[in-house]
Amino acid sequence: MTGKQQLIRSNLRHRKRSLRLKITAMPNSNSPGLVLEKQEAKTKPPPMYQVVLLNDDYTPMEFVILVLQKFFKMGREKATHVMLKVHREGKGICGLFPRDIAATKVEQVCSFARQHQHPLQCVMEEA
Ligand code: TYC
Repeated sequence: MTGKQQLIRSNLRHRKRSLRLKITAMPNSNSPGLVLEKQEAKTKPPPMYQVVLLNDDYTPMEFVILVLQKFFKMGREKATHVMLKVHREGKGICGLFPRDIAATKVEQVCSFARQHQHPLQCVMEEA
């Protein structure tokens, strides 16, 4: 399943849960009883997280491009563009995900970088 499909699924799940019934007693009514009302739950959609890549002086540019292609499904051109943005500005966004997926991406990128002895850092930030 792609990241986009997972996001749509999690939004659907959220929407299903957001309809609830409000039960109100009618103390002033002649006919005592309860009123059932459909009500939108006052819940916020779950927060989304940006996965952010940080610059350093040692990780090769080609390795960063590979990371963006492998873990964020970018084409070479987009990956090069994002890598150069991180290189010039200090950080750059790789994607926007629900919390668990963002945390998994961060773990995968950091572990892949460590396996190859590069100091590349990746973090998540609430959007
Ligand atoms: N600054 C690195 C270099 O000059 C390249 C680099 C880009 C490193 C992006 C990390 O997230 C990064 N080799």
